[in-house]
Amino acid sequence: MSRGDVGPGTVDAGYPKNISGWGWGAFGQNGIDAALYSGSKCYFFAGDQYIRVSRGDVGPGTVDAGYPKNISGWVWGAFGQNGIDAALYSGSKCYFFAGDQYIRVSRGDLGPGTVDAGYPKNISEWGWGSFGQNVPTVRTRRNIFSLESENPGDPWHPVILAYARAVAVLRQRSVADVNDPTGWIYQAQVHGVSPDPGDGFRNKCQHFGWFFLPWHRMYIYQFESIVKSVVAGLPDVDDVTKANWALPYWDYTKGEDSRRLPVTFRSTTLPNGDPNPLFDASRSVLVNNGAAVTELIDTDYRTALRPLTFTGATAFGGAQTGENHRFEDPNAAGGPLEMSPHGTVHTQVGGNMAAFETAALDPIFWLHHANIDRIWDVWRRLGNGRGNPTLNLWLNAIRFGFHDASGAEVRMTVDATLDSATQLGYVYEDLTGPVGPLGAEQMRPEPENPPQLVGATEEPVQLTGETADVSFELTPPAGPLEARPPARVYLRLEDITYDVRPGVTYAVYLNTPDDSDETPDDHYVGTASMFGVPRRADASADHPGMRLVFDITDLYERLREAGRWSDTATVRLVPIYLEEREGAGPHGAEVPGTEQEAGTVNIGQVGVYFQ
Ligand SMILES: [Cu+2]
Repeated sequence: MSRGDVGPGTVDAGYPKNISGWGWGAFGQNGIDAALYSGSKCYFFAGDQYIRVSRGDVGPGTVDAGYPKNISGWVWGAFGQNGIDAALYSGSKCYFFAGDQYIRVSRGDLGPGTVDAGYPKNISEWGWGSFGQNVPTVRTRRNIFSLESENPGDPWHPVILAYARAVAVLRQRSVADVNDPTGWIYQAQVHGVSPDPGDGFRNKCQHFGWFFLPWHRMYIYQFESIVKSVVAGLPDVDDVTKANWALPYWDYTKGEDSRRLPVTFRSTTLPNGDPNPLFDASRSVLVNNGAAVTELIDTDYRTALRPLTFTGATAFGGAQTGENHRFEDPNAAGGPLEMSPHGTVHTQVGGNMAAFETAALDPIFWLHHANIDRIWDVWRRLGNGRGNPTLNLWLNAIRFGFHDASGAEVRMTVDATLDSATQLGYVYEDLTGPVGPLGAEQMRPEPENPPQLVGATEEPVQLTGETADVSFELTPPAGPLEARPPARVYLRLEDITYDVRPGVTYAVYLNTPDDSDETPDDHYVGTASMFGVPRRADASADHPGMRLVFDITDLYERLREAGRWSDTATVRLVPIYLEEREGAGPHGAEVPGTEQEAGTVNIGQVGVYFQ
């Protein structure tokens, strides 16, 4: 563009061009949000990242070393955490705009400068009339525990109470017409229902692969929009709550108390004595009385955040699959987050939550999945190359069907959901990662050669709620792995089915010391959560038993260095029972629920793979 001082100027010949021609790598490929001239440097903003460029007057310039960086590194507080909309150079000051707010910054030539006192302010204060006011509202999904503790002594924050009222309305819709797509039962059937009605909308939950995260993001987004519209019509809800209502999330990654079901979901009654629509008597009686979900999910959460890639064997988001396909690739499996904490919370809450077909009948389901959705954003913000797939097969190939708040059919692609603030209108109250070390990141790329079995059990293993030890011989691999140590080592549990649905998860350990009942932390592999395991009688070639794949490279290398890796592998599976919490019911008396069943689980094979 050649500038005119006050007019539109002239578009230079050969433009528009693609931003990708600037050689910025992945940054800015889907467009930039804002650009800023700042003396010898220019800044470009895209999503929650930015780059600094040493200016060329007419060319692309050079991206400075160490960029892209996260906008959050500028320490602007909450402002701009999900990206900015515009930036303006104005002499000694710069202005940044995000949503309906802006900040004024005293410039530093290279660094972030200093936010002037009194900012952020609202754009509406500039006296521009209605101009610039019409930014889409972004709602904040809040932590259920910060809502419950906002008014000391009264956990029933208006947002929670409004949710309870809306759940009752949605259940009523299903009573009036079980096929109302905006009713409670239909919404749960979107996740799972048996037999499959084959209507393109129900029994659609995407599990054990790379559509798990985006499909559930779409699903809870449409559900949230239905609840929002119900809340907007409730006579006893205040206007502030109506304007701001967003689905809360259950963040169970913040210590023991966070692993207890929120008290407003354990109470059998509302403050006025009516039955509480958020209570579900099918849950584990221990969970309904305040028992904490196993602390192993703290470790599993860290493990889940460690992969740097989204797609691949044991990558963050799971293996590449087609729609509704599960294990068509012999090495495919769900990602570690899907297995645990996700699956562990499903199984341990129990009752409806423990099965695909009933999980979304429990009102806590939606808060659980809002948290899983949030953890996806937490993972991306950990940086170090973490990012979403760019394959069209993931982004655009499938248009998933849902119903919106009016009951109209809508189709959504993954690509239309990746920036929740600008595309879906919500952000999360908190996106900080885990406190303390994450553990070793998987820095080595996955080798080209497929994983190779080096040892496995010969007989199926049955689990009935007691600790089981299985051992098998390992034989040195042939082929490319003869010449080099494995870049990746996996423990795989294959063809898992149940005869009696298990209410317990199993902690998996490798090569625990001989003659010891102990299960040292440094031999812990992960959790076999059992959510989504099919009944043995229903398993078929199309829907085989579940496969669990654990990346044990780190553990393998530690054991080998300590001289404790031998030609025999011993795998210990320890059932995890909830621990009773006495007198912890919301009313000091026992709240109803169901007993935790050990169940009967069959594992076709336990094996170790090198790659
Ligand atoms: Cu789930």
